[in-house]
This record gives sequence, C-alpha cells and structure tokens, in this order.
Amino acid sequence: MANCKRLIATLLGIFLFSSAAAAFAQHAPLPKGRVREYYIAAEQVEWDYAPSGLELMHGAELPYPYGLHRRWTKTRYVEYTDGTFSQRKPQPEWLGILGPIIRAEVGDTVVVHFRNLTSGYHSIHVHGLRYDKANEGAVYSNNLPGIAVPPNGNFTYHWFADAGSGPPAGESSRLWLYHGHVNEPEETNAGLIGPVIVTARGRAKADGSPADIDREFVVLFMVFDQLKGDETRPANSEDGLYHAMNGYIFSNLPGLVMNEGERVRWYLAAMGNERDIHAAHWHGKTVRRHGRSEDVIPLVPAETETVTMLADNPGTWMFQCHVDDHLEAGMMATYRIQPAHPRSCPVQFGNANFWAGNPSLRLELKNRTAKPIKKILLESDILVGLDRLNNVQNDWSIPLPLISQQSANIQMTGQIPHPESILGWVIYPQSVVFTDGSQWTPQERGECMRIYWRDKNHQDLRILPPLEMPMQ
Ligand SMILES: [Cu+2]
Repeated sequence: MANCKRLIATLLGIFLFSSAAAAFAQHAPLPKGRVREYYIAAEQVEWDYAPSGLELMHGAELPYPYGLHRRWTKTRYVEYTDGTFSQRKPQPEWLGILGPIIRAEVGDTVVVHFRNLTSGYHSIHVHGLRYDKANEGAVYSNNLPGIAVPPNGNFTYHWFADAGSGPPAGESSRLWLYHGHVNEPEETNAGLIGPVIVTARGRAKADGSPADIDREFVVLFMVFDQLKGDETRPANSEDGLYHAMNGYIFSNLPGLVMNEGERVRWYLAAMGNERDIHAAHWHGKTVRRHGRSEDVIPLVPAETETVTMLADNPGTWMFQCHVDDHLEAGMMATYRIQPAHPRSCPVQFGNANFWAGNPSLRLELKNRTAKPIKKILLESDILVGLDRLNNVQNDWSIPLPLISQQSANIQMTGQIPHPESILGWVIYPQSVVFTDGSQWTPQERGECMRIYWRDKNHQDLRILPPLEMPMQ
C-alpha cells in the first residue's frame, strides 16, 4: 500500500514536473523579434461564389440550386497599405474571400490596426498567438474596447507569437485563424475570417514566410449559409448553402498553380457548423503531414492543418472535399503543376478558313519534327457557348506522309449543323505516328491545342474548362 502511494506520488511528481517544463517552454523569454504591423478593415463586398457562371470541373452549367443566386453581400477583412485606409493591398487571387495573411516568426509581435467600415459591430479574435484580455477581441466577460468595434471605429490589437504559437519541432511553419467574435457564427458565415502563418524561430524569410518552402497556399473549407436562420427554407433543402473553398464553388477557385519541383506548403482549415466536417483530398500527389504521407486531411470546424507537397507530378489535378455530399454540392477545385520542361508540339496549326462561309474547311498543318509523319489523329471541337464543347465527327483529309518541317493544307468536307452558332473551333492532336514507328500522344487532354475564335478579339479565357479536365 505504502509502495503504491509512493508510486502514485512519483508518477504525480513526474507529471507535475513535465507539465511545468512544458509550461516553462511555452513561456520562456524569447529573444526580441520584430514588430509586424497590419492595417485591416472590415468591409461589405459583393461576392460571387462562381464568377465564371459555370461548373468548371466538367465544363457544365452550375447545378440546381447552387446556380440560382451566385452573388451575395458579404463582409470581409480587407488589407490596406497604411493607416489612411485609402489604398488596398493586393492579395493573391487564390485567397478568395479570406482576409490577408498575417505573418509572424516565433518571437515577433503582431500589431493589427483594425478599422470597422461596416454598419455593424465587429472585432478580430486570433487563434494561436498570445494575447491579454484587452486584445482578445471577443464579446463575453469584459467590456474592453477591442471586444466590439463600432461602425467607423478603430482598435489596435497587439498579439505575440510565443513558443506555443510555433509549428511542431522540426517543422518550419503552421497555420492559425483569425475571425470576428462579436457574434462569431454570424461573422464567420459573413466572411470575416483570415489566416495567420507562424514560422519557427530562425526559419523565416524577411517577409515571415518559411525559408525552406517555394510556394504557399491557404485553403478554407467552409459551407456558407446565405439563408441562415430562415425558417421558410424546407428541411433538407440545399437552398442558400455554398460548399466553398475560399468562398468559391464548383472549381471556380483560381490560381492554385505551382511549378514542377517546388516544395509547396498547403495550409488547410475548416470553419462553420456540424456540416463542416471536411476531408481535403488531392489527386495526383500525396502530402507530408508531420512525417507521414497522406492524401486526405480531415478537418473539423476551426481546426487547422499544415502539410507539404513536393510538386513533382505535372498536370492539372483535382483538389476536393471527400465528403460525398460536399463534393456533389461543389466543394471542388483544381490545382496545376506546370511542367519544368514543357514538351514542344509535334505539329502546328496555321491559317484556317473557318469563318469564310465555305462548306469545305481548310486548315494549315505543319510537321515541326525532324521525322516524317505517317499517321495523325486530330480532335476537332466546336464551342457553341462557353460551357458547350461539341465534338465534330467529320475527319480531316490529310496528305500523308507529311515530311519533316513541311506544311500541308488539310480539308474537312461534310455538313456542320448551324455553323452560324459556332463561337470557336478547337483543334488538337490525339496521336501522331511517325514513319519510324515512334508515336506522340498528349500527356493531358488539349495539349498543343489551338482555338480559332470567330471574334478575333475574343478574350483569352483563364480556363477553358472542358480542356482543362476530361469531360464525363
Ligand atoms: Cu467537406
């Protein structure tokens, strides 16, 4: 019995000592870091959950009911260059609805000059950094000025990145969140949410980003509810729900582009309600999470996770939530790894007479290789609306073999229905066989594609969806 008591006392001692050591490690004085200042306003903005108007993963119309109302008034954190709040600071397009990235290296102080340019009360409450009651930015137990900043009011928050704010041992950075906390559910649903990235002491570039990383992305998985509290919405209706990644649905999240060979850090987060149990999943690549490989990262509301991807598999790949209902509701995007050494195309498409009103279509085709081409299969599509890409079954008659560096006029005859409704022709090779038996096939659908727009001044589309990804 006495032995048993001694054992308990010893174990308790070890426990207390290790807790004290852990507490000490978190609060030990750090060498003085720098002060990083931010000027952030809360503002009302008009937000479009799907600016292309399309379901871009497959090149289709936005499904019901998500396509009914794409634009809503949201409230965002917007960064300015200085205390005049007159010039907005640009942020990467992939941040979407998120507020600016607030950065700190462990040991740094973060000073946020907050101005409330909305008609309601708002605050900034930060996760992961150290603060006192005056800088907590949350309405509940005190009545200090930073908890709820009135319309046209200002408040300056002071936070500190202590050892407990940093990434796990051996890792160079991690994600936290900040958000409004006057009425947290209302404010985060409105869009008042943003990322904080803390870098380990001594591992940051001057701008605070991790020195061992080439590129960073932050992605928030969150279902925004535009009809929150609306009793007239029928039970189980998806009306008003936007299953968004950084505020974009159905692959409208732009700019997740990296170069082959880059070390890419993905910072992931979720926010919201019971429905916001998300499973971030990349096609094409695994990521490293705390020393092990994964390709699915689970997230619950307000959780953050930080993983690293070696971008060594070029292509355009799906990035999605793996919760089936969420995927069906549009929680999907693509990311692109640009090849380090893009291949040259074996053929080139020159002048064409698509818009001459001639029933016999002519197109100039050049063999750009050093070898004669024995056989070539071309895909021809017509755009009859930005979301409608129709395959043309008619074949081109091609004089073969097509010798090295030679051009030939190839021809297509036969009826094309409603030629007046065609916005553009899209041509690309599906396979090229050379006389020596070797063969070229595209690595991605649409490689070596050329588009012939009817309107020569047609805007360059950021994404030509049906060619970015295979259609189902
Ligand atoms: Cu999800």
